[in-house]
Amino acid sequence: MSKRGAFVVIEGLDRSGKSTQAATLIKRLQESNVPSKLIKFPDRTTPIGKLIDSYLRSETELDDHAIHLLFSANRWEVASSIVKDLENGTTVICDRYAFSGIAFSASKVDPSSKPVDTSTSDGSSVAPTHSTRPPLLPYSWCRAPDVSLPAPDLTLFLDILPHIASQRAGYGGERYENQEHQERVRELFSRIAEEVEAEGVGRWVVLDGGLELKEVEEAIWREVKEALRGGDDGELGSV
Ligand code: DGP
Ligand code: NA
Ligand code: NA
Repeated sequence: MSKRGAFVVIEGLDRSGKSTQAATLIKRLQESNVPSKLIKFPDRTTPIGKLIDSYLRSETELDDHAIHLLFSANRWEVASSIVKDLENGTTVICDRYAFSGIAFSASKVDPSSKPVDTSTSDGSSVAPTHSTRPPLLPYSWCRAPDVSLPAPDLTLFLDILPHIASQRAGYGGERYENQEHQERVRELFSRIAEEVEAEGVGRWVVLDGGLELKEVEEAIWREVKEALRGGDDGELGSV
């Protein structure tokens, strides 16, 4: 049996450089004659993806539970083709995955909720912010629908500070693209990283997304080359 392909996920906050780096990576793999394919979630082209797209552009409103399940369904509708590609020896590069699903949904708060204590020592009160409100959806509930999806061999987390990301071009056009929400998303990603390491759901590597494009590109290339040399002999795990 020939070696299966490697499953590599790129994750990060909005405007962390994922899509740019994923495109560069696939080009380098193809130049190196590594059979490979680039996919991205949400895949906005499917019927479910069109609902997600409309939601992200704030053209439609959907219950927070319902949209979370749609994001997960959007991954499930592609899951079997990911497994098939990997088994056929194709390396799959994936721009966002289930980890975004957990981080972006579990970071939501109910804007009308009573904030956790915001009073100051002199008895005055500070305006409630995203970070002082309780979560809208429990973490375990957010995680559940993605359990059993194929697990990446390697997840590259492009770490960027939310205030740096917010200065990048194209920021702020879609739902979730505000600094307070992204701060919470970043905290959740570090919780996910710990769990991935503890549970052995592939390797999780944090890369500095604030570096120059070329430096990030080289860091990614080093990690992917290593993943291609090793892990893909092993059995595919699950989230
Ligand atoms: P992108 O197309 O990569 O810009 O991602 C669209 C946005 O959707 C981005 O803010 C991250 C968010 N997102 C991605 N996957 C999920 C998910 O499963 N659940 C939720 N709530 N948000 C997600
Ligand atoms: Na985005
Ligand atoms: Na992107």
